[in-house]
Order: sequence, then C-alpha cells, then structure tokens
Amino acid sequence: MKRLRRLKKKLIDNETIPYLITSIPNIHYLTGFDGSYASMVITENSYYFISDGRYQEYARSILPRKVTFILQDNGLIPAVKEILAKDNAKELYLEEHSMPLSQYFQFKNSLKKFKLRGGGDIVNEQRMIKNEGELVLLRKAASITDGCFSHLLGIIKPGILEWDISVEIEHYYRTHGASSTSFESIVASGAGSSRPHYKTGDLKKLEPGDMVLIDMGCTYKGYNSDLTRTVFLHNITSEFRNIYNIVLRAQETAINSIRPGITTGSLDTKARDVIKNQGYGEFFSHSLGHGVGLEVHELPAVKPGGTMRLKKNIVITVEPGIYMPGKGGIRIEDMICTGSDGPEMMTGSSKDIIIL
Ligand SMILES: [Mn+2]
Repeated sequence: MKRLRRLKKKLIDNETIPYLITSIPNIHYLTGFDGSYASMVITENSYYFISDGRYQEYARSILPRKVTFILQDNGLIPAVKEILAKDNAKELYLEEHSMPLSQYFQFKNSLKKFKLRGGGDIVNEQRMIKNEGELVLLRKAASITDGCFSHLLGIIKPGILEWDISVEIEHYYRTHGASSTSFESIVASGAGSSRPHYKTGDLKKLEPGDMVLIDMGCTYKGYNSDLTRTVFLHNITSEFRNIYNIVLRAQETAINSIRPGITTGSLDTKARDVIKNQGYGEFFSHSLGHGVGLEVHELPAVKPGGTMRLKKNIVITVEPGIYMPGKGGIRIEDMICTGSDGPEMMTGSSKDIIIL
C-alpha cells in the first residue's frame, strides 16, 4: 500500500490522474501480483485492479483491501470506461512506454468522450529507488551470479562448446535458488566477442588463444542480476592485455564517480573519455549501463547525454567495452548501488586478467 499511496500522491501533484498502468512489471511492483495479465487505474479516490477470470481468485487473495478487483468480461476497454464514467473523469493518462500503438488506437476509438494524454513513466521512475527489502534480493541475485562465474572458471577449457557453458550457467542458476536466467546468456569466444550482442553458438568450440566474453544474470524472487567478464584461454596478446586494462580503468573511473547528483550522461563520459584518450573511442559502441531491478534493463539509462541525476539507492550497471571487429572484444560489467552513504558493489567477481 505504501508504494500505491506514494504513487497516487505523485500523480495528484503532477495532475496526471486518473492514470492507467499497463506494464506488468509495474503492477507486480505495486501489488505483488506475479501473473501475466492485468491493468490498473488509479483515480483520486480509488485503486482499481483489472484482470480476467484466470486471475480472479489469485488476485483477490493478494490485493490489499483498498484495491478494488474488477473482472473484465468484455475486454479491458469497457472496464476502463466504466471506471472513468463512475469517476466523472474527462481525461485519462497513459503509461507512455508500455502501451503499444495498436492498443492506443483502440483506446482512442472507443473512449471518444475522454481525452487521452501521455502520463510519463512515473511508476518506472518510482521503481528506480530501491528499499532495503529489494536490495536484499538484488544482492542475492548478484551473489548467485558471482558464484556461477567462479564455478565456470573450473569448466571453461578448449574443446568445449559455447553452448555447453550457456547450459552450465542455466543449470547452476536453477540449482542455486534462482528461478531463471535474466536474459539469454551471452558466451562469445574468439572473434565472436567483438559483437556486443553475440548469439551463443551451439556448434562453436573454444580454441586455445581465444578470449571468452560471458554476459549473464539470474532472476531471484523477481529481481535480476547482470555481470560480464572476459577471460582468456592459454594466453593473451599484448594488444588485448592493453585493451583489457583500458576497459578496466574506464570502468573503475566511472564507478569511483558514482554519487547522488551526478547525471547519467556525465557518468557515461567519465568512462568514455578514458577509452577515447587511448584512441579506442570508436570501438566503444554502446551506452555505459542501465538500471537493474524487477527488469534487467530498467531506468535509469546510463548513456551519452543522459540528463537524469542519480539519487540514493539506485542500482545500475557500469559496463564499458572495446570491440575490435574480426579480432575480439572485452567488456567488464558490474552492478553497483548508489547506496545511502556511499556506493556499494553488488557483484564482486575478480577483475584480474584470468588466463585459463
Ligand atoms: Mn547489462
């Protein structure tokens, strides 16, 4: 209820009420509902939770008393219409990043009496700030991933498939308390590591001299983790030893600058400048990081030009990389909480150059 009350206060202050929530992770955050279909309408006087027959019994059993369950038997729009009519509303504010255009058009055609307006992404913004209970789950998700990385160091060797490693990651997670991976693990060996979103190969064998980039995360009680390390098989070239140290320095420079008040854009610049100054600027081709929580990618985006200012208790990744086309790439990623009095590393796997 605390989250719902805080949200309503914000909606009233912003004059963006009644407000329709269509994002499932947002509804999960606000009510604890972990089904796959629901919407909510927040009005000045009420909280409405709309779902279909599949979830009626479950939703009623978990919803706070002050939240009214509405069974939609004829689609979402008539249910919303009824609520708006009861509320004497003239307009409806929509969550901007969660409604598909097709659904927006349906709303526009069916709710002609009401003005539809963009209502920002207020729940996503509220979700950025984690409370202690959420931090406990994020720390646990991060530590399972650290455990997985140390486990992998014992099995990565020439001759095994990228696919074997990715299966091992999944197996480790599921046998260590996680419900699933947060995303499809990336295991990229050799030249494949130069593609930041490489698709793990089911036939690609690890070779001596390869570098192996592993980007992985797990979901623990709904909360996610995200970690990337790059290791080397048998040897490392002097070029990539140099690149590794630049990426590491870029990451550490950004991590040391994390504090409430800094914009995500200047945090990105801290890392990017280190890489640029070494002449590798054009090979760092993505943004520095992102928020992590109920979704593995959530606000804030830590990107060039980002204007959002960090606050206390926000969890972000810092993940610079240098990718040399046709040769290979290095990325180092950790999860960091801005903390209430100083930043806290949530992942803690070794960042020494590891040669297996
Ligand atoms: Mn990431």
